[in-house]
Amino acid sequence: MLTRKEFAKQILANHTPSIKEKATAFAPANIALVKYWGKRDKELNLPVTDSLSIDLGNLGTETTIEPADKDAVILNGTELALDNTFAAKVIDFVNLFRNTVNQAVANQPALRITTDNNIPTGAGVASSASGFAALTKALDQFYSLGLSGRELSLMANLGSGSASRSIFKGFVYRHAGTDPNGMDSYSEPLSCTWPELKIGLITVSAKAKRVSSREGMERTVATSPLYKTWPQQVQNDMAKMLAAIKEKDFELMGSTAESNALAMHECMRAATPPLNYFEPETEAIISKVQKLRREGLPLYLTIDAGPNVKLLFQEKDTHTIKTEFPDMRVI
Ligand code: 2P0
Repeated sequence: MLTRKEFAKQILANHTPSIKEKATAFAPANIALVKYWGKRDKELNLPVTDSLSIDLGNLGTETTIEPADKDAVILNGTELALDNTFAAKVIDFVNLFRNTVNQAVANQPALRITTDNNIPTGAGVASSASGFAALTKALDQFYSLGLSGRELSLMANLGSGSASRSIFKGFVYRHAGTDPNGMDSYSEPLSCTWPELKIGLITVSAKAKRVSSREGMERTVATSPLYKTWPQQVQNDMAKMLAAIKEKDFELMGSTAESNALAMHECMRAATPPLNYFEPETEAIISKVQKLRREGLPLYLTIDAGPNVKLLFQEKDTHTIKTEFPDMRVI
């Protein structure tokens, strides 16, 4: 089994690097319609199941890399101390590239990494997906590596599982793969588009989550009796989701996304100690969405590892839904 370092080396060693003066890349945030929850390998950050997401357009992260006298990480205009958790994660990830490239490029400079999220603060959308995807793309450009989309997604996954999907736009399919070395655990874009599909972000709380996704997944896999059925649930939901996207069947897409998300939260709540990411307002929004649906409005929801709700609806219903949820931000 490979270590992270060996995994990175295996991918990067096929490419001949040379250093650019500067490189800038953008990656979009994404929301999973069929969720990723649980790892089959911690070292290589490999998921138990496949997942499927949609990108959030121009909401995401832009990252610039340029040579400097000493390493620096600037997040949204503020230079971070290098022992800051986020900065340390960024430098650790950069080193996966640097260690391999080192052997081919002499006298490498230190790097200044500037990263800006245009995801509105408190939108309830994780920035680690777009953050590690943009960083991967920027490193690829800075070192002129010419990685393929598949290789970019494999590398981004070492930063964050959801970052693997943020390499691409539109609907993106993440393969869990079965190779113990993770070489078949990549993402790829699906060729379909669905312009009428809209996402509404409702922020319940902008506070940092109590339990990180990483820790939450580990606890769920280790202790939740419901996790035994999760891989099968994902397999069933994935078949429905792929059919729904192909046929542009909104009811099937929405109902599958909603039941997949709620099943993931059931699994978490059955863990020991229980993991509950919802706030009372989250529950109130779920009830309201389900009531509006009973009254005939085609409206569904999905929720990630936090209290904020993402609504799924069609463009024609935007006005009605905006009236019901005035704080919603439409993507
Ligand atoms: C997803 N989430 O599919 C799921 C649904 C949250 C709930 O991917 O440990 O930050 O860095 O691989 O990618 C959040 O997990 O976790 C996530 P790591 P990540 O979008």
